[in-house]
Amino acid sequence: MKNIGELHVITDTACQTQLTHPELAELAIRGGADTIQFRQKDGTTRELVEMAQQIQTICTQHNVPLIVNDRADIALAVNAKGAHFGQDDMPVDIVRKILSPESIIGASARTEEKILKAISEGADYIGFGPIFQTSSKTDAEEPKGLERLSRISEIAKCPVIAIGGITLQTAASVIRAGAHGIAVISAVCATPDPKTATQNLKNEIQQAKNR
Ligand code: TZP
Ligand code: MG
Repeated sequence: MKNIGELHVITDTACQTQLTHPELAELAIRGGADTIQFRQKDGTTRELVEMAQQIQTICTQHNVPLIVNDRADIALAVNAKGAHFGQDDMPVDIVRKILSPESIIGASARTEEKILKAISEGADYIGFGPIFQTSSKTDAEEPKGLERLSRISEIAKCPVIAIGGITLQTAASVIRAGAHGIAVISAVCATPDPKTATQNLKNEIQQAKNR
């Protein structure tokens, strides 16, 4: 099984405008993020490639994997470690034809059936959420809660990364519910000190895993 990070920081310039994607990536990595995800819903392909390239440079310097949301072509173009897809995005088995076998492919889906299908098609990890209420995703579903997270973590047979409304106060409960790790936007990007926010989340995860 591939090495999947436990603290995925998704850089975001919608919840704050002070810091760019590469600046956020740098601060998060310095705080201990072990995966960076580039998720940018607006912009031309050219703009997205440029941004992804800049983040990839930071990630390469620190040897931290970059996952590109939604776009296998951009992941390939900038030599990112992987890419992440929702259930309306490119199917995982088709992504596998585009990205190398070593690439990390993450998938999220709304139903158990579709989650299991994504795994059988070769997803390396599952993103599951929103666990709690979130305002970072415009079309987010109702919160799924810790019980459903536990169930998915049991049946998934691959690492489950919990997402959605996770804060310093709830990170440990999510790990105890069975998640391999967490992915956050606002708990890092929308704080005055993203590096310290990341460090604190990292500590919570490690304590919850008893390390
Ligand atoms: N997918 C499900 S919830 C979510 C995404 C991208 C948003 C996560 O952002 P936050 O601020 O950590 O709730
Ligand atoms: Mg998507």
